[in-house]
Amino acid sequence: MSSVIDSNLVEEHNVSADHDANFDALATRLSRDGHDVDALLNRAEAFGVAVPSWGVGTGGTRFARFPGAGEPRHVFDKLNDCGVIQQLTRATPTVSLHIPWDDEDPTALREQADALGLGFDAMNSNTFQDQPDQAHSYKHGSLSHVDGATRDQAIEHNLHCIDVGKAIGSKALTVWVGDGSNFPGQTDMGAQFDRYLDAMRSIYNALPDDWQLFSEHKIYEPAFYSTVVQDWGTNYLIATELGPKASCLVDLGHHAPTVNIEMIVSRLIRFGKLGGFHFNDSKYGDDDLDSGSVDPYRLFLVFNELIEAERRVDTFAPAYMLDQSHNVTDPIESLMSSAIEVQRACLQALLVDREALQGYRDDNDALMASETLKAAFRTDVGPLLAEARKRTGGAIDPVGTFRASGYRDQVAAERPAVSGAGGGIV
Ligand SMILES: [Mn+2]
Repeated sequence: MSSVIDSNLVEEHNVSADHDANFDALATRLSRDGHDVDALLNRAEAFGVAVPSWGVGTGGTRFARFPGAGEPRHVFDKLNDCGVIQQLTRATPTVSLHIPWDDEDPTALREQADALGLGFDAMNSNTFQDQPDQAHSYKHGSLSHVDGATRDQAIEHNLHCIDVGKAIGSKALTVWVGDGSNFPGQTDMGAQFDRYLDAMRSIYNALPDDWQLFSEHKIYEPAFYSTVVQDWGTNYLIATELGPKASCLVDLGHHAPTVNIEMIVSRLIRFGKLGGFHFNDSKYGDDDLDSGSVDPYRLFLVFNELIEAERRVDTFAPAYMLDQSHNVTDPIESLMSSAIEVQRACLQALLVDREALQGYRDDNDALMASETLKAAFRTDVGPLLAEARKRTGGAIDPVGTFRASGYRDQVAAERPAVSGAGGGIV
């Protein structure tokens, strides 16, 4: 396995008396509170969230895209950038590809990923934009289009994604469609959903036995009046109609601002249909901001549900992926920061005193129940995460080490600025 950043540089930056003192103090405190520090370290070291290949480029907004220096030119550059993120954080062992943006020779993809110590997470299909050579336009929909030939084309594309995924070791397909309508009366919403379900059944039937199919709901956009897969209820219906290999993917930004996402997570867990996440943060809509940048407590509350669930069900293992769009930051830095924020929420949720919490619930002591969660959330587990990175060859300070490495300047010299690289808000 080759390191992208000089490992000597990482080691030099990991020599920190401050870190050692901070970790010792935290470990002492956690032990005193009855926590198993080694178990928490093991958990931090084993934590993984997938990086979306499109995240390492500048995404832009629906208004404009301002290219950044040294943006990846193609999927192989993207894999190198993902290699940097994994090398420094040790929290992102897999990459999630997007077809057709990353449609390259599977053998070459796998070889480069192997060399970087990376695996592949869920495949993502794209029937929300037209490709130059395609016969039928998705302007008026894809899997739910009124025209059968257009639906067939969208189905074929998803089957191709499965084929590429099989060749590179992926085990899941994520389907998000922009299908819907922009005017009342434009579409028969019932018949449109029927067409969508029929198309999804064709995709589901082509899944290998050991694959999962994730459907991703989104409240609106690009369809602004109605969306075929609008909410978690619709998503649950889809996953239930399709069968046991189908489950729901929750993108945190795909809900109205006031929606209680952790309750949705709880519901889907309860009925065995939580497939996984696209982690990001938002203030207004599908903002695709960095995970934990606006509301880290909500991220913690989501993980509080996940940790409760894994205590009940041994095999509980939803898929974790980031899904962000970077406009004003270096994408590598943002993805490293987000991966650590998601990992942080997981570790904080592990600190919740669940026995005490249950007691307060049984006593209807709302204040102390809330305080029990807050006590875990307020615990700064940063030194523990840094120690886990240090022990596994990562960086105590990933952003600082990345900046010191000169990687961005180096790739900026090799990669000319691109204006149309695949990216977007999905
Ligand atoms: Mn998403």
